[in-house]
Amino acid sequence: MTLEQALRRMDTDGFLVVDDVVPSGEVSAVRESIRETTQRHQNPNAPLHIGHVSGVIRYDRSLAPYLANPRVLDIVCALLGPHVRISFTTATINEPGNVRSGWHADWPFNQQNAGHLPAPYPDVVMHLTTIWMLSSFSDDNGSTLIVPGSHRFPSNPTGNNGVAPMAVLTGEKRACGQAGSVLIMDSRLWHATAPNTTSEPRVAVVVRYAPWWLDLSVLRPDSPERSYMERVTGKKDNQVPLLTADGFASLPEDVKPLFQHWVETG
Ligand SMILES: O=C(O)CCC(=O)C(=O)O
Repeated sequence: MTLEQALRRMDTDGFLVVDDVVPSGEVSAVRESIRETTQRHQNPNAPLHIGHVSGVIRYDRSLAPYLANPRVLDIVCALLGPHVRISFTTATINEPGNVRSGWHADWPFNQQNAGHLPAPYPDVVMHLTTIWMLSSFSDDNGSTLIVPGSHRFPSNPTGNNGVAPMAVLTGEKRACGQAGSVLIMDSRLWHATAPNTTSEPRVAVVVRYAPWWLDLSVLRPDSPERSYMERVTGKKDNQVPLLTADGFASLPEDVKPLFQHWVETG
């Protein structure tokens, strides 16, 4: 797919899958590393049968060598402009037996977060969600549910927009791909977790890319903006741990610019 074709797909559908970003000979090592790290750092508040580690790059840098892959980053930069930053790295494992989640759009469009753009939000690409498939995503193992074209809607079901979050929607689809592929979606796209009815975990890392001008401070542990916004809205927000200075120093040179804003100091 050319860059022009990819941008057309993002404009009309709001998502696409880029194949073979993590080479087939390397993906199983990354998958096993992320599984082990998730066992060690599991979020105790995650839904049942969901492995979840926010800011997994702090604990595990096995995916780092691939995060600046030009086949992904050229699309990201064409949509968000130069000087993009990574806002989230979240290990996300659908273990067998997990259940379907509600339809949502991602931060900052999820109306349940302390930091959100109130709906109706403008029709502008402001944040991208990428799901790095470390297992193959199939129809029965919890491949992401998506609603093509919903990125152009001015709201989403997290904001009482008249669509029940658990509704089965005409036009909903599954985003499938081989292990090593990357699903790129506009963060406004309506999506949901799907049940894994197989006996093997579906392993992924959700990496989000932000333009340099998008304020991420509400996500920062202990930031004044975070405590203020949570207090005045009465809502919670995602918390993304910082990289340690040593962890940052160990990143590949082409990946460092994506994380230099999110490193512990002192
Ligand atoms: O893991 C998935 O397939 C979807 C994850 C998701 O909905 C999210 O991280 O916002």
